[in-house]
Amino acid sequence: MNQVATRPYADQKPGTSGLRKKVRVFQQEHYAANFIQAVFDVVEGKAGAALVIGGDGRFYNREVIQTAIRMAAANGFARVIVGRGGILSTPAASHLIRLRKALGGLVLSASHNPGGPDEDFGIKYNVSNGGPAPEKLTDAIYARTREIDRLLIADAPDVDLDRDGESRVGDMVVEVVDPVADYAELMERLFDFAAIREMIAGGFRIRFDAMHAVTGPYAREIFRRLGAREDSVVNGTPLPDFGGHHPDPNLVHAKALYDEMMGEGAPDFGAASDGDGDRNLIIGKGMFVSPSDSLAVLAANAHLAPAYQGGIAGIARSMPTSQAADRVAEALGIGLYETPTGWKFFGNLLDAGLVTICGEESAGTGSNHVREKDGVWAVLLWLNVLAKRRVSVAEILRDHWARFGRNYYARHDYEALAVDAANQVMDGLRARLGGLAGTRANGLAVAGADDFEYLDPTDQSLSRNQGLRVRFDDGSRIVFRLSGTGTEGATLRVYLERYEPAGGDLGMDVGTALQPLIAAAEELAGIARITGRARPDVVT
Ligand code: G16
Repeated sequence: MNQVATRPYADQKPGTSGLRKKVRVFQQEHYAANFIQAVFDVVEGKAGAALVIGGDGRFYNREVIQTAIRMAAANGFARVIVGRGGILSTPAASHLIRLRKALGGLVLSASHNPGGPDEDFGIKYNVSNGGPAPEKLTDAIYARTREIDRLLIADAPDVDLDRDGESRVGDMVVEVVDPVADYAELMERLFDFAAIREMIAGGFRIRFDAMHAVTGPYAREIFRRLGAREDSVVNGTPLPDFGGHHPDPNLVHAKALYDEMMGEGAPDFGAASDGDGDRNLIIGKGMFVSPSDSLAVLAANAHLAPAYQGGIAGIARSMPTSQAADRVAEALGIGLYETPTGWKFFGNLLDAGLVTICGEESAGTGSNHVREKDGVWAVLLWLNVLAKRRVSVAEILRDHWARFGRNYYARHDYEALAVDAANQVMDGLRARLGGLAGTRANGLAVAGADDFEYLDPTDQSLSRNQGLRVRFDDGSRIVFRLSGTGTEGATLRVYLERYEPAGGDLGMDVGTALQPLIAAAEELAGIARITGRARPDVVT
């Protein structure tokens, strides 16, 4: 074992989901190693324990995996379990941690951010329940990165990541495993594969866009088991630069899929997933499903899948996610939990059995089967529901709105803003929040406004400053927050939501329905005035 001197970097504060930076930043001397050592220095119980390592296959993945393996050996782990080729989707890593009772896992990904030498890389630590490290731990890791002065790293050659089986680095066993097998088996247990197979055999057509990211091998294997045509999966080979695209399953970056689904002769069901396989985009023939609606629909129909046939215990959603799921929870007579943005906040609720299904507006849905959001899981639950109900995606959505009403919803992103300008927008609005109730914005009456904070009901931890909320007296909402996942300047997110009750106008164009709120947001926050940006970069 070698002890190597190092010097701290000041910028290793984990964001919404781990440490994300440009590859060039990670390529600085010991940059990745410092962060990994900080993780190992603060987690307890390494001696004799197993560690899962995998990533989304992006540029620099293999190099960091080799470093992480050598460091795990020097830091006392007994076993490292690594996906073949260095590949593990985020949900598959979460499952493997749980299945193999590992102490935790390193997931190397910058999720939906682009990959390549000039793009993004990331490292995330997940704990023994399979979920992202809670804030308490990420704060401790950050504190450790500020003072780190040595690395523990074994002197050993690279491990062959492309052959399944066991080898050793010092006393530690390195086990290279099939990244798909355990995960696919879990999916077969959760869902009614026979019903889906029958639907597909009857001519039901699927298009799944893996965006040249990690879900390709997962989707190919699972759809093969379901008897789907080979062309059901497109862009199915993971590439280090995702083919030059953003592996972000939204209407901008998955436009080709969207266009196909809206066109003549569209397949029955379209879906996409992101870089590391935890996000999902669902599009029916001629009908886009917003992530917030998808959460509500899946929660309302989950009992149709074997895993959830006894009913769900509760639903959790991040605060900016639309309140569509709240109405489902109310109808089912179950709890609804509103958490800050970040999957890590769902872990405690899932562990305590308070909720079964969770979701976020940022294209994430998942359940208690793992402790991450899960793109392929969401696709399979949709397929299971469709196979049982035998109606189209569009009909399912219209039915849902007719029963619960419709939450018109959109998120406007202003990307790569100057940090000062973004802070000026937020600080200016924050300073006025207290006086907003009773005033009007673009003619809409403000019912209340606050800076969201969350008290975790299981461990009483408090998270402050989680987004500025402005509520209107007709139930509409605008939320303003700064993203915690960007790697360039600041990204301002504006979340717009308007509720139309059942019996109301449920078929409006979303942009038209939200127009009054968009104008109100500008009046409240002065985004164009302060940042000089007349319109958002991305609308999802
Ligand atoms: C991550 C988190 C999600 C969060 C999303 C957006 O997703 O895991 O919980 O909703 O970022 O966060 P922000 O609004 O702070 O950018 P992923 O898929 O990027 O890991």
